[in-house]
Amino acid sequence: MLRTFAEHAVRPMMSLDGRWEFVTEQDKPEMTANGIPANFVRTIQVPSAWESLPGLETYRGRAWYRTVIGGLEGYSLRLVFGGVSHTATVYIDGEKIGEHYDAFTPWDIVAPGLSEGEHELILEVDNSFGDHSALHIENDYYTYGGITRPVEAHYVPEVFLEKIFAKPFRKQDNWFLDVRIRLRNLAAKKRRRQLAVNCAGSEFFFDQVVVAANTSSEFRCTLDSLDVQPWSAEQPTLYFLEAELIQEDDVVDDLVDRVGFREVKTENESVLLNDEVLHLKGFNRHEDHPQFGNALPLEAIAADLELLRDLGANFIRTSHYPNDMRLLDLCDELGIYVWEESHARTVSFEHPKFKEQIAVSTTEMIEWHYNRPAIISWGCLNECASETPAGRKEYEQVFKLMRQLDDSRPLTFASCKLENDICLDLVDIVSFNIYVGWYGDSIKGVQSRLHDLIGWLDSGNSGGADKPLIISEFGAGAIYGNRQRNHSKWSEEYQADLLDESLKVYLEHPRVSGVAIWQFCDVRITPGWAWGARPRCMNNKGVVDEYRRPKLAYELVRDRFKWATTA
Ligand code: ADA
Repeated sequence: MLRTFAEHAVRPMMSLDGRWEFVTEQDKPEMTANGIPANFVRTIQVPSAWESLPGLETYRGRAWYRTVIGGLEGYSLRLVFGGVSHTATVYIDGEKIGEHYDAFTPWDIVAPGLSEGEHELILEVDNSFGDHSALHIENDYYTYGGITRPVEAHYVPEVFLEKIFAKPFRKQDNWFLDVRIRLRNLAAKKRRRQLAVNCAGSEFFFDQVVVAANTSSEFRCTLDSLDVQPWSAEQPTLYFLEAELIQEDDVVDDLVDRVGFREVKTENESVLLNDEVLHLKGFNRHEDHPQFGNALPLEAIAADLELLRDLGANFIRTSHYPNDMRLLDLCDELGIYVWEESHARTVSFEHPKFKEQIAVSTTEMIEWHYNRPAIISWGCLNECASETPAGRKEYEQVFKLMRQLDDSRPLTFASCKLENDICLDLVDIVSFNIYVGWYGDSIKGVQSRLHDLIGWLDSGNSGGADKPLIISEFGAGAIYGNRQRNHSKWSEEYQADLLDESLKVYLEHPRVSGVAIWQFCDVRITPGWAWGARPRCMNNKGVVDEYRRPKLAYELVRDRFKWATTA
């Protein structure tokens, strides 16, 4: 399923995870006039990355998935995808009904009024690079192929609950919840309904809501004086938020989400959660695994989070894209703070599709993940052109969009331009990627480099003075098992030395609000990328290797993080 909890008690729905028929373009299937295969040569597990199939380890191109689904009299079919990598085109009974770009955001598509009985569902999936893709490019991570996250079939009435947004806030010592409910009307005429909302014993009833024909409308209420415990990493208390749609006294649809009562803000160089200063200690984590590609099953996601907790981390950055909703649910449950960012790692703003695709990725990220208490900051545009006036215009656009979608969380982006950055006035949190001791300089230079950088930052014209500072990337490559008494680069010893010195400096400095080591585990990269010559064609800066085997640095990072907690 898409979540770690049930989102519906009333709405008929089912998981579409399981064996689907499958064929790739290199199988040279016979094609119908509609451009879909007439025959399928094998089956594949959904969700999965097709690179986990022997023979398809490096396949980049198109493939087709087929399954059969049922229609339900009086209902429309709403398909919900956790993520398809990276472009999906959806066909029902041979007719194209829609498409979606970007592997990393959930999306849905509705087949209105599907008749009772069996229907053929085909997805064309494409993970190729080119003029059609501005965000999925040859990069220092791998773009896998396939239906890589769970899929669900929902059966919805003509007016259904599309989304629910909940923003907790506190006045004196009382908690309130601003609730925004989006209804979608599939009918060609306006419809009247009633709505009931409840959370933690507080409820609100909309005696009448009207939704115009063929459109979505939002309805707002505030649940007040909620008798609840706050959410924090130390005490991640969650509450169900339930909405019911009522037609002539019958509950015809429902939607359940979970909320945590916390406020996040920045004040005087600190990140505050419920007015407590946060000290963020954690990692950058790619969704990547040698067996599963980016389609990690829930158990593997949970195992990664257990390792992160064992390391003493309270923070992860979803570098460089929105993550699986089940990871975010687990972070809500375990109390792990998350910086989630829309999909971009050093992408070209000149790409013809950039503006459209970054807007969709950012909007979908915030709209689908808005209620996650663990997400304490939205990020975007990792190491893009934040040192040029043209680049600034793009940053301004994305920050404006993020603030329109969510005024409750601080915003940031990870910059490698440092003293040349001209966008720091746009952020609430300044974040720098610093590779002293790896790309130039020596490990001994960590302290002086930070000193110089903070001197510039607080000089008054950086745009970042009086704002919290996160060291959002730092680290060194180490090949697992490469132990060298000479502590040469690529040895586990060198990585341990660099992380030990970096953590000593960054964790102790009062101006630093948080750190995110680059990175949690070794990950596959795309051949042909600038430094595709990386050893093993992997990014080897993990503190564990791709099989999650700990390197020498593991223990010292754990000691440093644990000590920082007690300091
Ligand atoms: C950059 C980038 C990361 C990774 C890192 C590295 O900071 O943001 O994705 O490529 O460098 O390993 O060099």
